[in-house]
Amino acid sequence: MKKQDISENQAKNVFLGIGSNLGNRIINIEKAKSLLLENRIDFISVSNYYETPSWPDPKKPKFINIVLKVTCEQKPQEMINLCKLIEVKLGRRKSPKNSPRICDIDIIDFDGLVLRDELCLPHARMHERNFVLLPLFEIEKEWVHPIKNVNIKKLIFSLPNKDIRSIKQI
Ligand code: PH2
Ligand code: MG
Ligand code: MG
Repeated sequence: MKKQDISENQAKNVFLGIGSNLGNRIINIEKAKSLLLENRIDFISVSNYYETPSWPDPKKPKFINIVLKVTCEQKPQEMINLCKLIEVKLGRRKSPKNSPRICDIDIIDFDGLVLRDELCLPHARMHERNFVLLPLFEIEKEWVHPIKNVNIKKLIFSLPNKDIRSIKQI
């Protein structure tokens, strides 16, 4: 685990996940990327697009997801506020849990920081989501889960086979 001091004005390595399953999914993701760039978020790597069935209900529209490695000077709370603001700017409205959304931006890992508050870091379910693990592996082959201390390859090998088969890079 990393030292828990997140000082301001010091660039941090952060992994973000963006997903969309409503409207033009690729354009939605590209708009979210532009708004991040406009807000002093600098990209280090961006994964390809990955298409997966909607979790937990595969009858809902399929998602496209990406993962980005970025640096930012924001604190975690400022970063999540920015993500929420961008989601709203792109037209996301309050709706029941897991209903289709134009854009969802999640912090997957904030510089190895562990938080168990309302903002949970690393993302609480990221280790069991094909749509996070596969794009993350593409851009950060040696990533290690800050709590489980398990590397990304091992997490991918722990996924059910159906989750490996159902993800498609596009
Ligand atoms: N996000 C969710 C719920 N389900 N399924 C897929 N395939 N991709 C997502 O990004 C996703 C989901 C809640 O944020
Ligand atoms: Mg999400
Ligand atoms: Mg979210």
